[in-house]
Amino acid sequence: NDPKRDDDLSVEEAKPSVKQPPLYRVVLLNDDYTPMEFVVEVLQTFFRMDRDQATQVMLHVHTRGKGVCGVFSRDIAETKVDQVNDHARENDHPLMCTMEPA
Ligand code: TYC
Repeated sequence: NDPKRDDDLSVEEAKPSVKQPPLYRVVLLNDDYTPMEFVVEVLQTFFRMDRDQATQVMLHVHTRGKGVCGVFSRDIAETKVDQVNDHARENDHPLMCTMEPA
């Protein structure tokens, strides 16, 4: 490295070495077939929501098309998405869960 270059980030403009991990929104998608009660139970079971909160999120997804279940590190978000999608398939519902950068 040439220490006189002003685009050299390794010296005077070095980034802090401790960074926050990227976060991801876990998003639930609406469909025409999954029972409302099943969605409420999913939100309570996998996202630790109480019944009132789960009902609000379910109705938001139902009316707006999609909604955020929570924000997590990549590993946790991937696990939540897989848990929800596996649980929906096991019960023959088309419910879909995805993740996106927060
Ligand atoms: N739209 C569904 C129904 O009318 C309910 C529903 C809500 C489905 C949220 C999926 O993520 C969802 N039974």
